[in-house]
Amino acid sequence: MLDKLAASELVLNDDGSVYHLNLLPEDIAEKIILVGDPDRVAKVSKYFDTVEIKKNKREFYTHTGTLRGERITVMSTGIGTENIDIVMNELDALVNIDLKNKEFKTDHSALQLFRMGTCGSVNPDVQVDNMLVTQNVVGLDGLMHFYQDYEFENEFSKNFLEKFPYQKIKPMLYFADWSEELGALYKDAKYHGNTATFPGFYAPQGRQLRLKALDDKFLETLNDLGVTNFEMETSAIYALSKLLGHKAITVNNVIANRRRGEFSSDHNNSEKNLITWVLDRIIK
Ligand code: R1P
Ligand code: URA
Repeated sequence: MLDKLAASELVLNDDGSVYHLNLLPEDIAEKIILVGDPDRVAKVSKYFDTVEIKKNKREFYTHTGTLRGERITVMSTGIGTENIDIVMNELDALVNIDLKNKEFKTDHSALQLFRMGTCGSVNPDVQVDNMLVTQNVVGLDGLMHFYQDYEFENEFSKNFLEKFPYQKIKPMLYFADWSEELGALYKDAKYHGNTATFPGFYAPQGRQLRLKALDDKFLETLNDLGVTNFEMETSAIYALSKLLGHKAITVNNVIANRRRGEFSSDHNNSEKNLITWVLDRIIK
């Protein structure tokens, strides 16, 4: 390996900012809220006391300011783990790589990452418009198989792998869990559960419009394997945090109960509740 990262590997913009996020090291706080929807960024930062940085490129919108005297960032990731691959590597580069010299820093900095998203439930008993914290996650998107040295195993993963019946998909699976330290901040959430992260919204999540999904019983099977809910980012956030040495936690607003065919009629209100609930817990 070269001593310095080549221009093609760590790509920077003309002002020295990281390529996709369009950010400089001083633009982010140690505590970062990650949301999927770019419109959710301003809905979060309106609760900050000050907002000094507003930058964007593509679907990545960032606001950084202060809340109760502490620096805080909120950033949109867009949809999917392929975007999370970019977000996690570029955020890590901002704190752990000397961008000017393109060299790794010797002292490691750990970020605290708080995903605040939306999800669907495969557990029929989970009520929509409530908060669900992800303890374990199974990724069905395959991202982590492109990285060396990523392995994770616990009771949830062992049971899931043993009983997962879809042999075509099985080689893609990977697992991770939350940061226990950040999990302690969210003890009073209505639900805690195990999340499945999918590489799509329709057939991968068992939705059938004009095309058939793999199996009519897909959601029921996932629930029997211990999955509570699903969405499209947490597997990569949790697994890349483990590999890069950051701390991460996800809480999602449940907007669909797929087993009951219900969709939220009040998600603007439950989104607002989630935002204030998270901010009250991550900055006292
Ligand atoms: C799909 O509608 C999107 O919503 C969920 C999924 O993970 C996916 O990104 O999360 P966000 O509301 O945070 O985007
Ligand atoms: N996000 C998802 O990915 N799926 C849902 O059903 C709801 C939100």
